[in-house]
Amino acid sequence: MDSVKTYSLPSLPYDYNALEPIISTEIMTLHHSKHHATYVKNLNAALAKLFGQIASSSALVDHTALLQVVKFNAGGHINHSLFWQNLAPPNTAATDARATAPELVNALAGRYKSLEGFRQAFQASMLSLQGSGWCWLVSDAADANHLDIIQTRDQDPVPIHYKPLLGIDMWEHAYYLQYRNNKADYAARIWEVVNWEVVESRYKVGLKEVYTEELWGLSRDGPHM
Ligand code: MN3
Repeated sequence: MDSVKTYSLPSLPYDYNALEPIISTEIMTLHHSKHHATYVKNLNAALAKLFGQIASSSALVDHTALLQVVKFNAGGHINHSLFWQNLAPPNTAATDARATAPELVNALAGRYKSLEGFRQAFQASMLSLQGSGWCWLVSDAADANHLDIIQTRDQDPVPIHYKPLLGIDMWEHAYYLQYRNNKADYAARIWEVVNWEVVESRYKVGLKEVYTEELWGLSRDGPHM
C-alpha cells in the first residue's frame, strides 16, 4: 500500500506573547499548542484510517462517517494555518493597512466606501455569527477584484470558488479566557493585530499560492501511524 501524507503543526511566525495585550499569551499558547495541534493529530489519524478502510472494505456508510471527521479536522488545520499568518504584533509596520496594503485598501474602498466602512461591515459579520465559526474577507478565486465578506460554520473551510484573504476565528476558545462574554470588544480590537502585509499578498497571488504545502506543515517523508 502507498503511504498517506501526514500533516504537522506549523510554527507561529511570532512568539506566544507577541500579540499582547490584544490576544493574551495564555490564549495563544492553548490555541496553537492544544487546539490546533489536536486538529492536526485527529486529521492524520482519520486520513490513515480512511485510507486503510477504503482499501479493505466496501462499507460506504463507514467511509462517509469518517469523511466527516476528515472534513472537520482538515478544516481546523486549514483555517488555523491561515489565521496565524493573518496576525502580527501590534504597532508594527504590518498592522498599518494604508502603508502596507495600498492596493487592497483601494479595492476595499471601492467595495465598502472606505477602509473604515469595510471594518464596520466585517465587525457586523463577526458579531452576527451564531455558534462557532469563522469570518472571512475573500475574493472570487477567478476574479481578485470581486471582494466579499463571508462566514463559515464550525471548521468548514472557505469554499473553493473563493480565495481567503483574511480569516478571523470566532470560536469562544479564541477570545473567551480574556474577553469573556464581550465578543464586541474582541471584534473591535482584533484590527490592532491584523497582518495587512499578508492580506495584501494573498490579494495579489493566485489560489495555489495561498494554499501552499508549507502552510500545512506537510511532512516530506510520508508514512506514519
Ligand atoms: Mn480556533
